[in-house]
Amino acid sequence: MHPHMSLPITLLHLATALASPTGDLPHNPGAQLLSDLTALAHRALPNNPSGGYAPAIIPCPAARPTLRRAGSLSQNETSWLADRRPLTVDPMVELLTRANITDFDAATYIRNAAANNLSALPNIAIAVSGGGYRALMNGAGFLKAADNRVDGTTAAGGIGGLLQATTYLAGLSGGGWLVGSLFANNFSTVENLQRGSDGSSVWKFDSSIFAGPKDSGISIVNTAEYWVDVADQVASKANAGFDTSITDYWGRALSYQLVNATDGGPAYTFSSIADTSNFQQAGTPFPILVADGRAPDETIISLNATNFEFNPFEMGSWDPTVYGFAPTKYLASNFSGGVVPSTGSCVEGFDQIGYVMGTSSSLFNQFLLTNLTELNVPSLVIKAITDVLEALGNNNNDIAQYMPNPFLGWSNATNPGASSIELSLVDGGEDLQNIPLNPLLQPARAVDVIFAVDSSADTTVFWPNGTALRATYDRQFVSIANGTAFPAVPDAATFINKGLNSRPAFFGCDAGNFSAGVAVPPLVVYVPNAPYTAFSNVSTFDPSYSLEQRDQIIENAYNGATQGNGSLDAQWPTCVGCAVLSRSLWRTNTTVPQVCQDCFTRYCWDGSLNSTDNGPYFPDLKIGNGTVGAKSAAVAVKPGRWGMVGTAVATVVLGVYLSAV
Ligand SMILES: *[C@@H]1O[C@H](CO)[C@@H](O)[C@H](O)[C@H]1NC(C)=O
Ligand SMILES: *[C@@H]1O[C@H](CO)[C@@H](O)[C@H](O)[C@H]1NC(C)=O
Ligand SMILES: *[C@@H]1O[C@H](CO)[C@@H](O)[C@H](O)[C@H]1NC(C)=O
Ligand SMILES: *[C@@H]1O[C@H](CO)[C@@H](O)[C@H](O)[C@H]1NC(C)=O
Ligand SMILES: *[C@@H]1O[C@H](CO)[C@@H](O)[C@H](O)[C@H]1NC(C)=O
Ligand SMILES: *[C@@H]1O[C@H](CO)[C@@H](O)[C@H](O)[C@H]1NC(C)=O
Ligand SMILES: *[C@@H]1O[C@H](CO)[C@@H](O)[C@H](O)[C@H]1NC(C)=O
Ligand SMILES: *[C@@H]1O[C@H](CO)[C@@H](O)[C@H](O)[C@H]1NC(C)=O
Ligand SMILES: *[C@@H]1O[C@H](CO)[C@@H](O)[C@H](O)[C@H]1NC(C)=O
Ligand SMILES: *[C@@H]1O[C@H](CO)[C@@H](O)[C@H](O)[C@H]1NC(C)=O
Ligand SMILES: *[C@@H]1O[C@H](CO)[C@@H](O)[C@H](O)[C@H]1NC(C)=O
Ligand SMILES: CC(=O)N[C@H]1CO[C@H](CO)[C@@H](O)[C@@H]1O
Repeated sequence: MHPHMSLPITLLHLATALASPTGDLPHNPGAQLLSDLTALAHRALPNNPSGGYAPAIIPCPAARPTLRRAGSLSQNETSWLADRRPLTVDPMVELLTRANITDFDAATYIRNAAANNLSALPNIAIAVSGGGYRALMNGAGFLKAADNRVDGTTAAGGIGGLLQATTYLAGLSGGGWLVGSLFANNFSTVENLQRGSDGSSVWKFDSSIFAGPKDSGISIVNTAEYWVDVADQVASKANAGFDTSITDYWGRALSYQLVNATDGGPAYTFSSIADTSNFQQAGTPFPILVADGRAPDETIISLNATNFEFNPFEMGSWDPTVYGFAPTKYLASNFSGGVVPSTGSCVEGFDQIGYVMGTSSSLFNQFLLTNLTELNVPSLVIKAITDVLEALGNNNNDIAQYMPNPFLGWSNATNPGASSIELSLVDGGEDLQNIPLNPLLQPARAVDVIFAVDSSADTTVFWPNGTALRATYDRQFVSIANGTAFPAVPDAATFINKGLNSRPAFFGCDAGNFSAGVAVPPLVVYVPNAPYTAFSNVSTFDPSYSLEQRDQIIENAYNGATQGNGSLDAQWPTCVGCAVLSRSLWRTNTTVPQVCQDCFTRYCWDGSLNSTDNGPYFPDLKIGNGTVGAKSAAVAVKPGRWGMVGTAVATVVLGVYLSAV
């Protein structure tokens, strides 16, 4: 821990509290917990026993928390799925009926599958890529279109109900902000978060994360106090004896925008999602966030990096390196060799929801300092952050520290961090797998179709070109893949020349194409960020957006998800239905309906290439005129990324990644 981080700022706090309309002491744990619990009975819960941001040391439960090997799903996930899968049946029947699949009785097919043999029931996942706010907003437009709670989504051309029919919802980095924010806010609709509410800074992206919210109802008044609050919360974690990294500051700052609770909900944990009523009733998909492991003394993140996932029950990895899971709720307990010793205490509250979102997006950490020095932020705060940076070394300013390492002495022979007391996690996209596919490719999860929403900035003006898919494709040939397979995808130029990055494209359509001996991977419905009604290719590192611009980007993605409510292809909802059914039809040896064959002819990549480099890619809007961003001039030249990143980051791979996120 860093003793210099106990900042003498309690007095400032008191002043803030006294100036607040309610006179609440924001950091009086008991009072805060009580008022939050009353106000927020059903959202992700402020259930950290400390009542604040600091993890709490508690007596272990009678059944001492243990790690488990990754050979199968957890008991908790298995029993949750037994509730969830049947609940997807009605929305799926409605979706597929509206999809108008000629000569196919979707309702009977799905209901029979559900009644007779659940393994025939399509198992749907959605994956939302990284790419900062661009990825959050673009992912949001897709989820909004897929959500039957939003008006208009079940009208002609709509795909509403897809979200309700979905089993897994994975997010990475900026996509993780979206998934985390929905679940931190009681699985709110995107529409509701766009609407916002008085006194709440949630989704008010017009206030930069660096400057802080304009108003947060209770205690936040200006940038200085905002950062003092953040620093105080982080200091409380350090004072409780836990290591802190810049991710703590970053995650706290993110929370003010993403968690609708006073001070961004310091006591909200990721594992508390499992305690919320709608998750317990399996009324939501299963949320998963992804991060990469950085081996001790390693600065380059390659495809060999261990992929970690966070879900409400567990955190860990399916990769053969670590091959194990720890209970999310008890992270930072001392699991030496897989069990908390009988003499040891347990820790709760380390899995703070903003910290988990910050871990998945830790790449952004490093922008804190450059920005804060420009703002009127108290020097004590700057010093605290500088001290953390110095303590970790410049090559590590993008890490989130998990200490003690839950996987200490675990999988000794293969785990690169088995003898390290600290586990360093970094942004889930640093291995170029910028779409959180890894958890969804695990044979144990038996996913049939992944809607992969890609907001990566691959081309010179920040459109995707399939890089993220290629990374996951390539990874299957590295030993770390451990039996996960992925459909073939072409080179970047082919993506561009064939329009595979400017309209939805299906990969892996023919289940018979995969070699015997590997589990057949899901069909991938690639939904790239493309200009429909707005130029949504805003820079990954743009920290603020007018609410109008935010809404136009969300609307643009909604139009991508629905192909302009069917105006670009009246059969698009049919094709979505066919993609959902595809693997199931194959498993049950059911004839593929003719309309589905037509869809597959249209949307499946046919394996052909056009690798000609045709120079810079400047797509036109597909619908309307649009006012957001610009086709070329304004964003044609990439801003000097190195300038932004500063001299601290010196690895080539990170440089490549910066152009991809
Ligand atoms: C359903 O699809 C058929 C063609 O396959 C078309 O003739 C019919 O109009 C469609 N029905 C609706 C409600 O869209
Ligand atoms: C269920 O369906 C799967 C294929 O979809 C098949 O392998 C399995 O044998 C079926 N189980 C039963 C009990 O019919
Ligand atoms: C934010 O929380 C407040 C208080 O619980 C609630 O009244 C409001 O509706 C929430 N706003 C959003 C956008 O969810
Ligand atoms: C998971 O299930 C076990 C019993 O198998 C239970 O003790 C534990 O509390 C559950 N964990 C969570 C986070 O619900
Ligand atoms: C703040 O950080 C952003 C990246 O998030 C960068 O574009 C901008 O230049 C920084 N501003 C200052 C003043 O350093
Ligand atoms: C793993 O290594 C630790 C020392 O780092 C040792 O205490 C432990 O017994 C080893 N576990 C196994 C299963 O070999
Ligand atoms: C594709 O994206 C990668 C970065 O992700 C970039 O290096 C490459 O130049 C791009 N290629 C094309 C043809 O856009
Ligand atoms: C990644 O793994 C492959 C084989 O598994 C190995 O050849 C390569 O050296 C590894 N790369 C790194 C950076 O560890
Ligand atoms: C390859 O793509 C370019 C750009 O779209 C196009 O002009 C060219 O005709 C294509 N070549 C072939 C052989 O299809
Ligand atoms: C699949 O169905 C066809 C007829 O539709 C039949 O000839 C074939 O034997 C079936 N295959 C299996 C594996 O059941
Ligand atoms: C596009 O702009 C032109 C003139 O700038 C206008 O006449 C037209 O109505 C606009 N179209 C749409 C779909 O907004
Ligand atoms: C399918 C496969 O290769 N599974 C392996 C994944 O890694 C673990 C741990 O190394 C092995 O036990 C599995 O056999």
